[in-house]
Amino acid sequence: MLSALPVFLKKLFILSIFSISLLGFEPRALSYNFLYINPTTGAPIGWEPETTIHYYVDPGSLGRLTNEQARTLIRAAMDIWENASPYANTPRFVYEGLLPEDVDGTNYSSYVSDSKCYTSDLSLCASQAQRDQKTVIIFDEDNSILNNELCSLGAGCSAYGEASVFSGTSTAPINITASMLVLGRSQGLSDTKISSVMGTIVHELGHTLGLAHTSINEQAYIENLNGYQRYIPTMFFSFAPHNELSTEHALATLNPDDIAGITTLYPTASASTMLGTIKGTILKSDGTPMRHVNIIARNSNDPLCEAYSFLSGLSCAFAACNDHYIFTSTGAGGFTISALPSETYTIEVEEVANDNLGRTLAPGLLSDEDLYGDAEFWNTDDEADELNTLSSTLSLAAGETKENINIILNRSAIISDRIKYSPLSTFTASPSTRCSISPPVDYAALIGISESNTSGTGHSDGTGGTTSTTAGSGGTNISHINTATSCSLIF
Ligand SMILES: [Ca+2]
Ligand SMILES: [Ca+2]
Ligand SMILES: [Ca+2]
Ligand SMILES: [Zn+2]
Repeated sequence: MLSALPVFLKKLFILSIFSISLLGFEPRALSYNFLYINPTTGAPIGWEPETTIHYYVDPGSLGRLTNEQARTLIRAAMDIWENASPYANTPRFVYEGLLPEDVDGTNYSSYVSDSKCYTSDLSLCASQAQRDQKTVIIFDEDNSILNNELCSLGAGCSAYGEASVFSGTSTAPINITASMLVLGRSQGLSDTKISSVMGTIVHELGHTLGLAHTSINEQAYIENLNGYQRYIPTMFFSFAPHNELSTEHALATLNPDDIAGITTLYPTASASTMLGTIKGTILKSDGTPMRHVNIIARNSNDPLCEAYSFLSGLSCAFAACNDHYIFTSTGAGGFTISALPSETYTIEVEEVANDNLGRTLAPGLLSDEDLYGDAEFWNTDDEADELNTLSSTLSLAAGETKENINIILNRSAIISDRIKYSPLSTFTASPSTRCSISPPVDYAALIGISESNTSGTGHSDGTGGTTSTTAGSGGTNISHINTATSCSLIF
């Protein structure tokens, strides 16, 4: 019953080879982008509109977290997604009670499985929870479930979130009907800050709702720049920039890209009249479609924070998607960025990667020979030979769709001197940016844990690495941190 999804994940597991030496987080599938695509409509797959997600929780504890403390954090993370936007109708999570036994390495097969199944034949589901279409949240006290079932390559991952059952069939899935979230050992360690645990839970819940990874402001991650953490979306593939303490605070708060993603999956009736859409196509220098290009739309008034990304060509057959992302004739090179507020935008492309979608979403971990072409801005009448920095703006009215925002890449071959991204120094955040450095809630205090913001290691993978933090109060204090080997990836 291994549909092609696990095949696809294996590709991402290859990514984790890069990350094993760095971290301890779990390779998870894929700006807002979407984990699952309906092969017939090309639309992203989420839960049924207006549905409620009934979830069951492991009765065990998780390290220093009591069961009640862990459940309180999970509920708070669910509230964040439920309240993401007035234009998002995120499914409501409803607590149905505790599972009948503490789930651990000896009995997990009744509750979690690495394989997906479909309502067309629930008897094929690997676990009883899947056959019952139960959404489960598991505390994996000793990491045995993650290590034995969900994490490839013994990466020692620390959390996992994904859909587990779909309505329909493997070739024609309709909606997510059950999901699972597993929190591993490191989430309960005393040196794992509660804000970090929250960031992980919010991120993994995003996957269970159907969101994939995003890549925005990647220079901050690649070059380990301090001061940009508030501008990194929750669905970024990693804690980034590395090791700055307040990164974790920032991750627990949704960014505009995360909000646009959940709004696109679960729009309210008024979303289409209040929010706008930008559509276009990315072409190679020779005019043929180019897929797997990361496209970013930035609000000119707050370009670091209000940035939205999408991968070109994200239209594919469900099973094939997970292998090679095979595109429909209409999907090649195309992109659609939806749920954009009425603002003025610039458009840019970066990290052009061919044939392996996952790679685009782990910037900085790729060898240059896997990447193609240069970053550039969109300009009116974009051609294959203008300056990469030549940029036009477009104004998007409420409810408007702008089409034919096409970019012809100036260079689209494999090149060693490529321009990876438009430098962050290109952009200046608004003084009144809506990306906050920390959430409005002190989650440690919420569960009765006293935690100082000025001590601790700031990372949760236990791989060592010192943290010299210069976490300041503002987002403009940029500095380098020399701890490049101790980042924490979250997948
Ligand atoms: Ca347990
Ligand atoms: Ca251009
Ligand atoms: Ca061009
Ligand atoms: Zn992830």
